[in-house]
Amino acid sequence: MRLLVTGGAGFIGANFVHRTVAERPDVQVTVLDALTYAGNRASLAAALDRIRFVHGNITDPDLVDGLVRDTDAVVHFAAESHNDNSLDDPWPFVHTNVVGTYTLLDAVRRHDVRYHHISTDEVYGDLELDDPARFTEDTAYNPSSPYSSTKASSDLLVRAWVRSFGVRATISNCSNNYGPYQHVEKFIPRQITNLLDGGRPKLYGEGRNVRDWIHVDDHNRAVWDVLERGRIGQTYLIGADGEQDNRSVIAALLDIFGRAPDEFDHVPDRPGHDLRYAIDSTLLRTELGWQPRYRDFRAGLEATVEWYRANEAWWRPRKAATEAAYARTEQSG
Ligand code: NAD
Ligand code: TDX
Repeated sequence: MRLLVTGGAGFIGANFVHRTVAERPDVQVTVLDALTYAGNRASLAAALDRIRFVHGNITDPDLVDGLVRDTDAVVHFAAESHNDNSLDDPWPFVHTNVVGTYTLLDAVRRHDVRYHHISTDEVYGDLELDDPARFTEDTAYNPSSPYSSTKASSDLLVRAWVRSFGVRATISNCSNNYGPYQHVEKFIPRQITNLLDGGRPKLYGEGRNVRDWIHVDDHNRAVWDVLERGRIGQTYLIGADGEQDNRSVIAALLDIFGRAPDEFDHVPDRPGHDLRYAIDSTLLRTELGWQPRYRDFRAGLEATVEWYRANEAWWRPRKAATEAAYARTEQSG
């Protein structure tokens, strides 16, 4: 099987490539990645002799057409992925997430290639803290941020291309991932690397916001399940019952580092900050038999801390610029 993986030099895509190369020697992987600030060739170093790496943009129709013509399936991870950046400058989000997805759909339609679309629970908006509800495949779309609205737009394009043009596509919407190779701009790696540097975690607002954490390997096993056995046209929600508020995550990290519980800073809240995300993944579990393997969030967090401790050479080059950008936002905000 020939598989085109977009965004394979990013966090989830790189973990997906490593799993695939290790567990499925019959799959020939081609990665298409623009190596934006979020992409890192070093994330694929251990796999580069087993895959083909193409440095290019998903919005380039000729490049995409040639790659899609020569593949059996596409898994589309590439995106602008950080909410805070989308508040600063939404255009790259519209271009990559909407136009880029359109460009891929146009090519898979032309060549009748199987397509799996990676998306997020943020397309459903947010839930109240005291609401027992969780998102299901039937929840109405209600995105809040430029990032989530462009992801929602891309999902809707996929649905329309299935219905109107018979494209063989599936969609998965996953909750917040954690694990190795996540950019230091994101919540958990930012706090881990602050602590490794002897600094303090930074909490937006009061930190009562809840995220539904899942280990990246559990997400990627579900992606393979959907790619191989999912129903065409179906959306699957991926989540591992991992709800935690941000304060609790920071408390756990401070504890892992042996630091006092109050050794963190409150910084200005994110405008429009979604309160709570929560996934009901019953369909994925009952129809495809998927189960999470990382059920102990604290143990997964400890393993992630150890990965960042052991891989300083991977994250160090991006740390200072990321913190400088946050400092500018915190001053102006
Ligand atoms: P990331 O920002 O770490 O990686 C994105 C990758 O896409 C980078 O390698 C980047 O170079 C590449 N890219 C960006 N624009 C491109 C373009 N125009 N052409 C080609 N490549 C381009 O993102 P991530 O956290 O790994 O997220 C991957 C996917 O999973 C995204 O679609 C995101 O919406 C989705 N998702 C993420 C999470 C999460 O918690 N991180 C949760 C649910 C869904
Ligand atoms: O320094 C911080 N302090 C803080 O309190 C940062 C960077 C974040 N936060 C909060 C904001 C959120 O409530 O932590 C929570 C998680 O923040 P992010 O890591 O930025 O993730 P989130 O905005 O929830 O979006 C993530 O999950 C869904 C991914 O970035 C998206 O790509 C994915 O779709």
